[in-house]
Amino acid sequence: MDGLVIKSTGSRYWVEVADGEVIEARIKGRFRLQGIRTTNPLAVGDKVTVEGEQIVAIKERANYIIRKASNLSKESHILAANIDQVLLFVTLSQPQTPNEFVDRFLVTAMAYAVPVVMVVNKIDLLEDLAYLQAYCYLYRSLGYQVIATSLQTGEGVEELKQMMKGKVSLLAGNSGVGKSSFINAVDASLQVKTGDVSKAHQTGMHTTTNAEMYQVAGGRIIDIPGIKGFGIIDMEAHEIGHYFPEIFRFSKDCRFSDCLHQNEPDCAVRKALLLHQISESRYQSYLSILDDISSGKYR
Ligand SMILES: Nc1nc2c(ncn2[C@@H]2O[C@H](COP(=O)(O)OP(=O)(O)O)[C@@H](O)[C@H]2O)c(=O)[nH]1
Ligand SMILES: [Mg+2]
Ligand SMILES: [Zn+2]
Repeated sequence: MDGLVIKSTGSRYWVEVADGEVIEARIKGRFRLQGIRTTNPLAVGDKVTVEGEQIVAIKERANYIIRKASNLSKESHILAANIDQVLLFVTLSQPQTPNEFVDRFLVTAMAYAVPVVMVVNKIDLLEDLAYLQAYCYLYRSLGYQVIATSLQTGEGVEELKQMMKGKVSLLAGNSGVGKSSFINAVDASLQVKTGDVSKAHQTGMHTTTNAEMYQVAGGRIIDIPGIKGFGIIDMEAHEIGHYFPEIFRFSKDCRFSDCLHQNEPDCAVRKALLLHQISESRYQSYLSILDDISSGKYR
C-alpha cells in the first residue's frame, strides 16, 4: 500500500494511507538512500510502501533538505522530503530577522532547487512602511515571491492560502516569527502551540517538538521544530555567486572568470555595488558565506 510519512519522531513514523487513514509504522530492515549518510532514514514528506505496520520501501525523492547532525559530523539529518515550496517567515520587528540569515536561507534553498515564498509577517507592528516596501522590492527584484502579512489584522493571509493550494509547503524561519500562529490562523482546529517571543528567546527552547505535516488551506504544510535555516552544504567558493541572482548577473562582466568579487581588479560586481545596483546587505551576506566556506566551516 502506498503511504505518505506525515509525522516522525526519529524512530516512529506516522503514515497516511488511502482515504486519509493514518497508521503508526516502523521501518523494516535498513534503507540505503541515494548515497547520503543520514542519522534518520526517513523524513516527513517521504512516499513509502507499507505492508501491515511496516514500511518496506521508500520512493525516490523529488528533493529533500538536510542539516548537518552537528558542526563536526559528516552525517546529516533529513528534515523533510518532496517539498513544493518553502514559506520563509521573516519579521522586520519583534524579532527582527537578520538579513544574513535570510540570504543564507535563499542560497541554500536555491541550491536544493526548492522555491521560496518569503512571508514578511507582523506588518501590523511596523511604523515605517517605507522600509517594508523597500525590503519587499529588493527581494522581488531578485525574482522571489514576497507576501506581507499580519496574523493580527489578517492582511495577506488569504493571498498566502491561495499560494498553498495543492502544494506541500515547508514552514521555515526563526523562532517567534509566527509560524505556528499561521497554522492556527488557517485552521483553528489544529491548535498548534505558539510561543511567547521573549520566553522563546531567553530559553532558546522551541514549543514544537516533532516534524509534522498538516492538511491546511487545500494543501499540506510541514512544520519542523526549531528549523531556522539548513546550513550551506557542499558548495565551492566560486559557486556561491551563482546563488545570488544579481551577483551572478554582473559577474559575467568581471575580468577574471574565477573572480570571487573581493579585491580582484576590474570586478563588475564591486562596480555594481558602488553604483547601488547591488544592495550592500546582500553583498555582505555573500562575503560572509564566502568567508565561512573559505575557512572550512562546512567541511
Ligand atoms: N503583532 C503580531 N504578533 C504576531 C503575529 N503573528 C504571530 N504573532 C505573535 O508572535 C508570537 C510568536 O508566534 P509563534 O507562532 O509561536 O512563532 P513561531 O516560533 O514562528 O512558531 C506569538 O505571541 C504570536 O501571537 C502578527 O502578525 N502580529
Ligand atoms: Mg512554533
Ligand atoms: Zn568580480
